[in-house]
Amino acid sequence: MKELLQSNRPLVMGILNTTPDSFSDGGNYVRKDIALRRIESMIQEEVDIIDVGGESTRPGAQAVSVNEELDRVIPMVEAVIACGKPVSVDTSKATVMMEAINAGACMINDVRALQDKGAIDAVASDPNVLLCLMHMKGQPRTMQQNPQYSDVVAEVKSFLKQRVEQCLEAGIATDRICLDPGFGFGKKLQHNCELMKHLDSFKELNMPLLVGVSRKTMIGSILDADVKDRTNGSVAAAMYALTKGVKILRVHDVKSTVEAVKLFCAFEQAK
Ligand code: 9MG
Repeated sequence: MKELLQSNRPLVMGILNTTPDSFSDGGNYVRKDIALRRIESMIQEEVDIIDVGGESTRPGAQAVSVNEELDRVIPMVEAVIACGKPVSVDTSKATVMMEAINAGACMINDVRALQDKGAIDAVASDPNVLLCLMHMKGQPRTMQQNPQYSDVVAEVKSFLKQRVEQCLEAGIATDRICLDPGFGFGKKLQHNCELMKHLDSFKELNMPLLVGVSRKTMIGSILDADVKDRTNGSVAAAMYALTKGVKILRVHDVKSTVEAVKLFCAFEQAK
C-alpha cells in the first residue's frame, strides 16, 4: 500500500464515523447498517481510501473505552476490506492500532501524532502500514479555548518535524508517513487561514500532506453556514489546498470532492 502515498494524483479519503452521535438513532444494529451503506455509497462515488473512526475528536466529546472503540471500528475495517478498498483507522490508542493493523488496515491516522503510550511501537511493528501524523494544540475537550501562537505555521511545522524524528528513531520509514497541520485542532479562524495560505511551505518537510477541512467550523464561520450547508465551502477549500500541493483530502462529501479533483487534474495536465 506504500504506493498510495506515492500517487501522482490527489486522493480522496472518505470519513466513516462510527460514533453514536453521528447516527440519528444510536442503536447498534441500525448503526452498523447505516455505516455499511455509507461504505457502499462512498465506493460508488470513487473514494480512494476510507477513514474509520470510533471516538469523536470534537471539542467536548466523550472519551471511549478501548473495547467500545474496537467494537465500533473493527467490523467496519473488515467490511471496507471485503469491498476491496484501502482502509485507514483514526485512533490514538495503541491497542486499537494493533487490532486494526491485524484486521488489515493500511493506515493509522492519529490526531495525537503517536504521542500516547505504545502508539509508536504499534505502528512500527508493521513495516507496511502507513501513518498520518497530525498537529493538535492541547486536547480535544479544551483545545478551542483561546489557542495562541506567535507563528502558527512555524510552530506546526516544528512539531511535525519533531514527531517525524521520533518515528524515524523507532524505525518507521519516511515513505510510510504523511503529515497534517490539523485544521481546527487548537486553532482559531485566523490560524486556520494562515495555515491554509502557507501550506506550500510544508513541502520543505518532504512528505505528502493530508488535510481535513470538511464541514469544519472554519468553513461555517467564513460562510456563516450551518453544518448541512458547508459542502460547497468544503470543496472550495479542498481545491485551494490542492493548489498548495496537498496530496490527500479527508472529506465527508465524496462525490462533490471527487468531481472537483477530476477538474483540478484535467486543468493541471493541460499543456
Ligand atoms: C479524525 N480527524 C478529524 N479531523 C481530522 C483532520 O483534519 N485530519 C486528520 N488527519 N484526522 C482528522
